[in-house]
Amino acid sequence: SSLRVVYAFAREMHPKTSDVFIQYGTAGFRTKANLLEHVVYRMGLLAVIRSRVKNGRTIGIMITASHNLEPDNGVKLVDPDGEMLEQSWEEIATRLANVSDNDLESTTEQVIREVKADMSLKASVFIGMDTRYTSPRLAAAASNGVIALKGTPKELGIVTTPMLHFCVRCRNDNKYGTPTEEGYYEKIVGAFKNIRQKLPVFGEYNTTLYVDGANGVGGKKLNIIRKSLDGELDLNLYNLGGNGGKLNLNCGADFVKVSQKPPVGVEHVPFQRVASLDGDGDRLIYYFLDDKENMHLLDGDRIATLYASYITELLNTCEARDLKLGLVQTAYANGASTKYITEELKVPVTCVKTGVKHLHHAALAYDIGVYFEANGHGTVLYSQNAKNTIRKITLEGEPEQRKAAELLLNIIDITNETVGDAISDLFLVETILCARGENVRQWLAAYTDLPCRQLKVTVQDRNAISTTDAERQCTAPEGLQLKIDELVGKYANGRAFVRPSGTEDIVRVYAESDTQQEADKLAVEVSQAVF
Ligand code: 16G
Ligand code: ZN
Repeated sequence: SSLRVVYAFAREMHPKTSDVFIQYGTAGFRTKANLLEHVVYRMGLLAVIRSRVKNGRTIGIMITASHNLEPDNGVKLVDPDGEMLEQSWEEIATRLANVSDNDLESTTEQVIREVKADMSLKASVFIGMDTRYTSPRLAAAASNGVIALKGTPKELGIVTTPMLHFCVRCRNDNKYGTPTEEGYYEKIVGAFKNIRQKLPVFGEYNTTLYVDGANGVGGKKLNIIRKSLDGELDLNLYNLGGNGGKLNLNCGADFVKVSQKPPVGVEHVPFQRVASLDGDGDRLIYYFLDDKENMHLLDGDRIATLYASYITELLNTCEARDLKLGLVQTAYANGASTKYITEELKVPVTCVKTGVKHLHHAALAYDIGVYFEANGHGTVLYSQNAKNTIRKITLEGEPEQRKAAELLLNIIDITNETVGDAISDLFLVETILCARGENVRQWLAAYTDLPCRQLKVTVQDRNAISTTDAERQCTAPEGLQLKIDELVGKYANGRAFVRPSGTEDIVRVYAESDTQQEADKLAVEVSQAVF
């Protein structure tokens, strides 16, 4: 049959060259780029099957390893509404990625039967990639996989991960926007420019923003956007990939957050606001240096509280008080942020396991759900009920209410609801700071972070550690949690947890306490207990 030819082709063009088991984890498959070609080809096959199970709706494939260094790469699938691949399919993806070339044919057919895909339907797949030099070859392998099962691939070229999610969503729901890079700019940047006409610059807000592009795709896209901003925002872009700058190396959101150090390649100007993106443009962290060169971090928790407080303010002004706003965090959220949100903002908080899909899912439980990981990945989800209510107020409300509701509509349009998006988040943060006339010090003053420390521990078997209660408690190995409780008990405002990483073969340790010294010490003690 013609499928036979297809599998023979695969064996020759994209052979499986490694026997290392690979798993579809929190962010898809991620490993050394040279181990991925057959995996990506097979994800092309799977995307076609998935598209057919979804009645021919478009599926996305993103080639990226996010904040990892250049030699790595990765692949993940995007479902029709722009969300992450349904969890039950992760196992199927893993199975397909690991079978031998000889068994590929029978396994694919088994999957087709299992998920009841109607292979006579059309199938459409959007493929995006980041700036890694290995990405074009992998994107081509994905395309070949799609073509092999008679699907239609469309390569979007180099785009941020959130742009791919956006395009997939738009392709399946044309009310959301136009499924192209231009359509993305039109909607998100358009809404930002729109709102800036309603919110003149005042107070301590300054339109100059420095950006660390992590030498990745996000900075490149901001460079395109920059030219269309008419003074609403003056972007000074650094780490755009030129001058030998290496992707994510000593720069980017992950480096800044984890090392608590400023990135290389960015000019130091005291009290200048700097936004740091990660390599594929789905994370955002702010920071500034003071006049003593001390660094102050404004992380995902900080962005989440900024959003939650401003949106609440607007909801109050337009008297849409029956819309329930909530915030979703993980165990990594700074304890001070959680306290501020619940006690001062009076906004309910849900804590979930690490991984965007868990946060996204929990946020759907609110009319308006703000979710953020401390590492800078997050967005806001608005239910249809919330959108309808707000739209109604723009038509029927009192003048003040209408004004607030119109701002909210613009804010919804700036937001990429499919996934955390550094570019969209950057424009939202800038909107809110501008609306409040705040500089970066005033933003920081909302609450004081508890000093914290993250460490990695290499162990023999990271899966020997199991956790519960959104990863805040350990259930195995026996006795470990007791030991952690004992250590934490010695520290003022102490908190600590350990969890096996979903992306590296290590265990992560997190600790916070009253002083940096104490947080560091607690982290070390807990690491020793794990080891
Ligand atoms: C992945 C996740 C991110 C999470 C991180 C944790 C997605 C798209 N990304 O990058 O949300 O914070 O993994 O990594 O889900 P870890 O398990 O190694 O700590
Ligand atoms: Zn990323």
